[in-house]
Amino acid sequence: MGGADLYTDGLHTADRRLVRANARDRAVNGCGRKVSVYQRLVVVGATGAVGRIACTLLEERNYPWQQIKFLASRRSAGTKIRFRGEEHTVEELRPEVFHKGDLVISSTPDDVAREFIPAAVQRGAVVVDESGAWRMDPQVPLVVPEVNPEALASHSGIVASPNCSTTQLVMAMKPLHDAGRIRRVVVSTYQATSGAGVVGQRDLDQGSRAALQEEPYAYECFVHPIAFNLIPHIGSPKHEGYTSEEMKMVWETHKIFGDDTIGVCPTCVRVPVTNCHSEAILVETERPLSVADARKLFAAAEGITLLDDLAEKQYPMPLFCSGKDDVFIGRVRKDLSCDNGITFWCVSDNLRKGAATNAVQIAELLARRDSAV
Ligand code: 2RA
Repeated sequence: MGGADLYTDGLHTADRRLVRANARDRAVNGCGRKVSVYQRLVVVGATGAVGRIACTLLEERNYPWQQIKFLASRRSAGTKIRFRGEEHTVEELRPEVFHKGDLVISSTPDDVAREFIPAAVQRGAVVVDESGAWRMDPQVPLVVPEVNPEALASHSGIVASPNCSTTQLVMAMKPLHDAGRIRRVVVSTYQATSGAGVVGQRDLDQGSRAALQEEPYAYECFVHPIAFNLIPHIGSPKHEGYTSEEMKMVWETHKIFGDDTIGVCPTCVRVPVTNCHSEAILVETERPLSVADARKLFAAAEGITLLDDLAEKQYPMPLFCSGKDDVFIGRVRKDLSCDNGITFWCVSDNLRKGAATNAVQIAELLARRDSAV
């Protein structure tokens, strides 16, 4: 199956359909026949790593937003952003900026999201939040458009996007769950330093240089050297020996599938890779699925690219999945140790589908759903 060109062809296969729909909406909007209730798209955290990718995606995908505004912390206010050929000045994030009819894509630290989002919602805005602040709030749907778009029907002003390691896991689980009902999943992550922000990246770059030159380096982000090392500790101690990153994978998976009987056993590990999280995943299903079934299901799933030919050395790797919107799957095998077990390897760009792409997809779905003709 597959070939090297799947890496390059994989760009945006996640939602070619949505991109085509955007073009259609643009045409219809031009004739003034179909108007979204959202008059303005507001990007909060526009100058951060994920916010910048969100801006690039918004340009590429070409949804017909009528107006756009960029916000950031006081420190970044005044920065210029070029968008669709025009220069925009980034404004400071303040509650008074928001109005009814605003659809907000927000990428900020949790404490900022906790504070400004209720004020924005009170003023009539709808917020798609990429932080961890609201994900587990029962009033807030937690959405991956390819997995549980129906959850969008019941929001009250906030829609949350999951943690990056959860998003690729549930994307991979979805087709197998629909076909055979997953009762248990064991997942080990290999998470890139970009997930820890610019300081994490700096630690990898400068720590590696220092290690090669046998010089000391004071790590700022990680509690141990990340260069030439693995750190089985992401987040803080949370529950029965599991870290917060691991418990996010458990709780968010339950919420997205609306089923807390699915057994989830995660181990999260930081690895010296710049971008793209990888996961070794083992699922146990109620109904048996063959490897051929699993491959067929992955190949047909929206947003997944199957790259699986061991003999031809074809499998997903972080270096080649970076900058792509699809979730890549390979090394699909039967679990030799249990009945009804399928195991595979999964790689996804944690800053794109794990963050910015998912949020932009949610915003487009909301805008399309809440349109008046
Ligand atoms: C990480 N998942 O990779 C986190 C970022 N949200 O550290």
